[in-house]
This record gives sequence, structure tokens and C-alpha cells, in this order.
Amino acid sequence: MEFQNILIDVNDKIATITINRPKQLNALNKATISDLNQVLMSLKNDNNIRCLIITGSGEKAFVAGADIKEFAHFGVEEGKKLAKSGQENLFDLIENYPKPVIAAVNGFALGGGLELAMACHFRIASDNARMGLPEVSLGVIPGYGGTQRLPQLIGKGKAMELITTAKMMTADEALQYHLVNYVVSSEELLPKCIKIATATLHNSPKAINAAINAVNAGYNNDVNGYNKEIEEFGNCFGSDEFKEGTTAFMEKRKPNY
Ligand code: DAK
Repeated sequence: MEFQNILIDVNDKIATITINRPKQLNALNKATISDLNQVLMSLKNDNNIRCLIITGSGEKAFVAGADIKEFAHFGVEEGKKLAKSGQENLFDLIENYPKPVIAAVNGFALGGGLELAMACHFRIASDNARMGLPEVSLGVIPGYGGTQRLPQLIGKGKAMELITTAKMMTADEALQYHLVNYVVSSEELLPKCIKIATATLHNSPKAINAAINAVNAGYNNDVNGYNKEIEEFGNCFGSDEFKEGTTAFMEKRKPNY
């Protein structure tokens, strides 16, 4: 697979997707969103890929936001339409992805860039990362889920402060507010993500998918998370991987998923 705005590297069932517009600080334009959608859709049911890492090209930025030069001329209806399609085709797709998706935040993650990182299942940052939702400084608000996911991750008060001041957080502040799970040096960022991704490879892909669905259900106002957990839990008992996992335990060997 070759794309204009992203690079894909596959190694031992882990796919690293790099947003590759370093001269624009990896700003998300429509073409990049489309590339990301296509690669995510094509890897979704690929059994050779079990975990994804999303990062930005270069040392300066993960993604410095939606491409301001592109959206500067949008009108009201276009803005609504693109927010809806962007949320569905990329941000919700990542959040509900059946395999773990890790954001390797390697620099500025602003606006749509932080929204992209927040749609991922969890985030690891390099110590030079800066994160914020500066949309109100441009006269708009976050349109790719940021008003919902930031309060879920760091609490309503701090999210309101960040959104209304348009200020950036340092990596250490993001760690303090649980926006990221770890902060490491730039050199250590991908190795750390790969180490965590590798740990997920030992586990049942079907059970991981079920767990992601159950966790996400708790953040969906239309679904009862406990009921979803019961449903997903019950379904696990019908899977070949459950049989393999429990049989391997009793035979004192590692499961083969
Ligand atoms: N869009 C387009 N180009 C960008 C960009 C962006 N978001 N961020 C940086 N660039 C470009 C710069 O224009 C510059 O390109 P040239 O002008 O040299 O051609 C190049 O990247 C390098 O940037 P700087 O020269 O500014 O680099 P500095 O180190 O001086 O500053 C910075 C780094 C990250 C502090 C600065 O670049 C900056 O403030 N960038 C903008 C940050 C920002 O405000 N991001 C946008 C947030 S608003 C939508 C849904 C969602 C959204 C919009 C629409 N719809 C559904 C329609 C979301 C909006 C946002 O993300």
C-alpha cells in the first residue's frame, strides 16, 4: 500500500502509521484523513496485524492541527458536514477499532492533532510534546470530538480551562492529568510504544476486541456499559481463542493465538 500523506511500516504484527507532511507539521488535510481511513479499513480484518501505532513524521510535531489553510474558507453547512464525516470516517473508526491503537505523540499535538491522539486507545508522549485545543483562538471549537474526549480523559474543569484559554500543556502536565500514560525521550518513544504493543500480541485478539467494545460502551450515552460487558463476556465463551487460552493454562504452555 502506498499513500501520498502517510507511511506504513509493518513489523511482527505491529503496523506503525506515520503521518508524513513534516513541512506543514503534519497538519491534517482532507487527503490525509482519507489516506488514514483507507489504511485503517484495509488493516481492520487483516489477521497479520494485531496492534497499530500512529505517529507524526519528524521530531517537531505529531499533528499541529487540522490544516488551517484548507478549512479557512469553509461555510456553516460545509463545516457541519465535514465534522460529521471526519468524526465517522477517522476519529470514531479509531476509537472503535478492534485492535489496540496507540498514539506516539512526538511533538505538537494541537487541535485536530490532539483529537486524533485522543481517539486512539491510549497515548505515549515524548518529553518535547505539547498538547492543546487552540481552536477558539481561531474562532471555532474542536470539531473532531475534542469537546467530548478531553473532559472524559482529564475531567471537565481542566478540559474547560484548556479549551477556553487555548493554552498548550507540556508532556509532564499531560502525564499528571492522565492524558498520556508515559513520557519518554524522543529516542525512546517508538521503542516504548513497540514494547507495549508487543505485550498485547501475547493475548487473545478476540478478547481484546471484546474488551475495547465493553470499555467504550461506558462512554456511549445510548448504551449500558455493564450490559455490554455481560454480552461481550458471554460471547467470549463461544470463541476458539477462549478454548485455546484455558486449555493452554491447564497444559502449562503458552497459548497460541
Ligand atoms: N495547518 C496548516 N499549516 C500549518 C499548521 C496547521 N494547523 N500548523 C503549522 N503549519 C505550517 C505553518 O504554516 C508553516 O508553514 P509555512 O508557512 O512555512 O509554509 C509550517 O507548518 C511550520 O510552522 P511554523 O513556522 O508556524 O512553526 P513554529 O515552530 O514557529 O510554530 C506551532 C509551531 C505549532 C506553534 C505553529 O505552527 C502553530 O501555532 N500552528 C497552528 C496550531 C493550530 O492552531 N492548529 C490548528 C488548531 S484548530 C474541522 C474539524 C476540526 C478542525 C477544523 C475543521 N471541520 C470538520 C471542518 C480542527 C481545527 C484545529 O485543529
